[in-house]
Amino acid sequence: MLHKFFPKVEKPIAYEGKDSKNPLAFKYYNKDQKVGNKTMAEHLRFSVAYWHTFKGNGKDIFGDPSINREWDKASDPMDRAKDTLEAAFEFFQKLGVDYYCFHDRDIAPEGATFAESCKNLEIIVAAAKELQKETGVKLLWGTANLFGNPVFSQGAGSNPNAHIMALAAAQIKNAIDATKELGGENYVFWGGREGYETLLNTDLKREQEQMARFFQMAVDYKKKIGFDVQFLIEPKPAEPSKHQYDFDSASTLYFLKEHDLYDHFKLNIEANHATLAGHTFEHELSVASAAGKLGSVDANRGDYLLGWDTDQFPTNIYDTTLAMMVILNQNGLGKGGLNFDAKVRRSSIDPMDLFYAHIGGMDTFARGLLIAHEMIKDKAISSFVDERYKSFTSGIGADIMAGKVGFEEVEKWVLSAGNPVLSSGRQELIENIINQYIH
Ligand code: XUL
Ligand code: CO
Repeated sequence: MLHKFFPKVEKPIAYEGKDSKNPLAFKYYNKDQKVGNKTMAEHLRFSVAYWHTFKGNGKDIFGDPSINREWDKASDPMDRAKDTLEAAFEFFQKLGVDYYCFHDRDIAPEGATFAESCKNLEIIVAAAKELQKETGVKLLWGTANLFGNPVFSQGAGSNPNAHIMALAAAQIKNAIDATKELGGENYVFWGGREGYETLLNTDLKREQEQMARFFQMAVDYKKKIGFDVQFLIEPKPAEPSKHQYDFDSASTLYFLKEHDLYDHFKLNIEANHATLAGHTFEHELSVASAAGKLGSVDANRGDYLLGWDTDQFPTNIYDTTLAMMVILNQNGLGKGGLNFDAKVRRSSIDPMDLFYAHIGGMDTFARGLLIAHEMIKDKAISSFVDERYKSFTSGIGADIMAGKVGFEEVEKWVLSAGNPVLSSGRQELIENIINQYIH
C-alpha cells in the first residue's frame, strides 16, 4: 500500500460498528456485508472526486486558497500532477473505495498549446493506468473541463465561435480516449457554460442545435472507437452560467428526445443541482428513474439557506434513505455509482478532514441503504402506493388505461356509477413509518 502523503492513517479504514468511537472507522459501511443479494460495496459503488479532494484548495470568490497540500508543492506542474496522482491512489486505498472520477484538467495540467495539453494528459493517463493495475481501483467516469479556461467563457459546444466549438470537441475526443485507456465505465457531460448570460445576444435555438451536434459527434466517436461506455449528462440549472440548457432531468430528457439522442444517454443526478433547480434530490432521481434514465449519482448536499452549489458531504439520513429507495427500486445503478462530488469547507485545512468527510458520507449512504432495503422488503411504503392506485387494476380504471373506452363510454359509466368514494392519502402515517424505520 502507498504510504507517503497521509502518514497519520496507518491502515485502511475498517468497519467497527455503530458503537465505535474511533473517528477513523466506519460505523455502518461494511464493504462485504450482504444487503439482499449484493454486498454494500456492490450496491453503493462509491467514488472519490479528484477535483475537490485533491485539487480543492479552499479558494472561493471572496478569498484566496486556504488549504496547502503536501502533494501540491513541486514547482513543475507535471511533478505536481504526479505527486497528486500518488496521493490520490494512497487515499483511495486507505479509504477503501473502488472508484474515482476526474476531469482531464484535474489529473494533468493545461499546456501552452492544445497539443501540449494532450501530451500532458497522455503521460498522466499512463501513470494512472499503472496505479489502477497496482491497486485495483477503477475509473467510474471521466470528463472534460470545458469551463475553467477563459476560451470557454461563452460556452464550449454552444459557443458562438465555431473555432472554439471545434476546440471543445477536440478536447472531449481526448478525454474520451483517456477514459477508454483507463477502462472508465461512464463518461460525463456537464455543461457549466452551455447556457446563456443574457438572451439579448443569444440565439437560443441555434445554441441548442449546436449542443445536439456536439453530443452526436461524441456518440459517433464512441461507436467508431468501439468503446462500450455509458454516456451521462449531468443537469444543473445555473452557475456558472445564468441559465444552463441541461436545467434539470425533465428538460434534459426533452432535449434528448427533441434531437434524436434519447437512446444514447442517461443522467448523472447531483443532489445539490437538484436543490438549485428548486427540486428535491429525490424528485430529480425519481424523474430520471421513471424514464429508465438514472445512470449515476453525484452524492453531495447543498445548504437550503444558500443559493449556490456548496457541494457539502451528505449527512442527512432522510435524504439518503429516499435516494436509496429510488436506486433499489430500479435495481441499482448498473455501470453508475455514488460519486462524492463534495468538498471539505474552506476552514477544514487538515488532510485528515478528507477522511472524516468521506467516512461520514459513506456511512450516511450505508445507513440509507440499510433502511431503504428494510422498507422495501416489508413493503412499508409500496403497500400504500399500491392501495392508492388500486382502482386502476380492474373495472373502468383498467379499461381507460387499456384504451378500451373513450369519453363517451366513460360518460355513460359515470352516469350510472353514483358519486366517487374518497380515500385518504395517508401522508402523515407514511411519514411516521419512515421515521420509525430510520430510528
Ligand atoms: C459542477 C459539477 C461538476 C461535474 C463534472 O457543479 O457538478 O463537477 O460533476 O464536471
Ligand atoms: Co457534479
